[in-house]
Amino acid sequence: VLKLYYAPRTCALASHIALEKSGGEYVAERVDFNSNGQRTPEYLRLNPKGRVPALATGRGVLTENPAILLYIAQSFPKSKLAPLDDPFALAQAQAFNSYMCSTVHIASAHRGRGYRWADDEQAIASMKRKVKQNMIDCFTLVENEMLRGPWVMGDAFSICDPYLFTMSGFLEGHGIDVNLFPKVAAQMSAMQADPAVQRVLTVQLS
Ligand SMILES: N[C@@H](CCC(=O)N[C@@H](CS)C(=O)NCC(=O)O)C(=O)O
Repeated sequence: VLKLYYAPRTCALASHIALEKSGGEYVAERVDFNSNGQRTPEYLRLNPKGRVPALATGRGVLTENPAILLYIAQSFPKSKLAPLDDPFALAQAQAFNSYMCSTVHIASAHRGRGYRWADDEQAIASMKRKVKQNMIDCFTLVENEMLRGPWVMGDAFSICDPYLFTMSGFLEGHGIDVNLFPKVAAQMSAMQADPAVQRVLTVQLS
């Protein structure tokens, strides 16, 4: 059975929600970030990156949300979490998730994890000051060019939606009101109203 390693208030929420929506069997295992559980020898054996999410499967461990999300969609095709038989639409979904992973999430991480990119305190502080504007720029692009509405890919819910929801959840921490982006805000409300999303949040935040 699939086992998802997660920590609350992290990007692992995206994969967790997708698993819950897939209807597939899985267990969720919390990694305690307060005690640096992601850095223990046991966890590093499982995921040498020392990050969440990680998904343990019968064939080994997968990391990186875009990979895990598509794996879930392909493993549980009945849940129709991705346009699997339309190469162009699937590539568009992957482009969206790649943007979340490589640009939006990284822009966000510069607030709390600047030490990854610089040792100099002033450089870290300077990067931090730029995060809010970078996130606003990213979400302006999502709002105007990427999110079709009501869901990311249009009428069909897909693996892009939990990922966007997870990234929009980071906005408040950056002092950004999601209502600056009406389509993003509507997608967020729709996600919050979904019982599967509520189940995952209850588990994660308990
Ligand atoms: N690109 C990775 C990012 C994974 C990642 O950076 N996860 C963060 C939480 S949002 C983490 O585990 N951080 C722990 C740390 O930096 O020690 C993905 O999308 O799965």
